[in-house]
Amino acid sequence: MSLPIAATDVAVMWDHLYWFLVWLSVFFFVLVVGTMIYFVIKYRHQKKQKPVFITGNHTLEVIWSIVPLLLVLIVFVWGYVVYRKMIHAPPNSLEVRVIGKQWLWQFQYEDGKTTVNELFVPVNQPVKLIMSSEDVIHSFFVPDFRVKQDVVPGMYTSIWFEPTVPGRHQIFCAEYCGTSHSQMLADLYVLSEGDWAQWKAGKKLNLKTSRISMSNVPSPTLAEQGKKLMLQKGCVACHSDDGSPRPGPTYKNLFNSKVELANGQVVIADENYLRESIETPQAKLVKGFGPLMPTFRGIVSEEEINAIIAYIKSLK
Ligand code: HEC
Ligand SMILES: [Cu+2]
Repeated sequence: MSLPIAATDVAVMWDHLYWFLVWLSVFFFVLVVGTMIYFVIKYRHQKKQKPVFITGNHTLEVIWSIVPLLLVLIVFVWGYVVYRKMIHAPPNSLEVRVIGKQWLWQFQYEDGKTTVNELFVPVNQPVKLIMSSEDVIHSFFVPDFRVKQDVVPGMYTSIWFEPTVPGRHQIFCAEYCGTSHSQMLADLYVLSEGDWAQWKAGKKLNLKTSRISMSNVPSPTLAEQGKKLMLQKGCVACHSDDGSPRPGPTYKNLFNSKVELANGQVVIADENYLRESIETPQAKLVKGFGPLMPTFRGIVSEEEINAIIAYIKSLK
């Protein structure tokens, strides 16, 4: 009867709720089945005995209604409180992009590094994963953190965690995604402060199990990669990053701003909106602009969309 180690504070909170539910169930199981067995023996059929006819008992009925009601309300509120904490990433979270594909996990870091099947994060710091899929639905699951989230093609989903236990933690794909689904495994390394500094500097880490050997060559950051892509893909012909007018809206201060659409709706320019604007530009037409923008679905890859959005985010 043991769970994987709980390597975040939220995981510890989930475990408390979990064990409360388990012991509550054990208590009622023993109470109900024990009483049943006792009654079966005590009131078994005996000759010449007439049972008493009982029609109702108000006290008993009130108790067996109110007590379970209170218990389920406790479970609801408790679950809601932990769920809220699990869902809302702190604003200072470190962001890592995750791409699921048949059958591996790819990670893109803000500083431009990319890793496959190995995710590196610092200890005691909130980390937010912005996840998408290149093909089918996958599910990103870290049992030690008690977090699991579907990774879906054509949109971003997200989870966050603040690891408290340095070392290696297992990542699974938890959604059947084809032949090698069971092989879609990755390692999550929670690095101590010293190791994290090494990793950021591009130095080789002294991890027995890791296959990564870092180079010292500084790579462009994810946002810089995005800026370069805008040039290569011709986005700059229609979009400026400094507010100057072009055929399309400027990227300056776009991220998380309110965008007025041609149909009068107002939407927030979050990651999913930006992604849709690139893949299906006419789905939400910006007010004051014509349907000029061609679709870039299939023309920019999952990695490239992540870099482009990171660049737009950096223009705040
Ligand atoms: C031919 C001109 C043109 C090109 C090339 C173009 N766009 Fe656009 N884009 C537009 C126009 C016009 C709009 C506003 C109308 C709309 O929403 O489709 C727009 C809207 C957008 C929006 C939403 C902006 C907002 O303010 O809400 C994003 C994001 C965007 N484009 C990204 C890109 C990216 C990334 C590329 C290159 C891969 C690109 N565009 C290439 C013309 C263009
Ligand atoms: Cu998968």
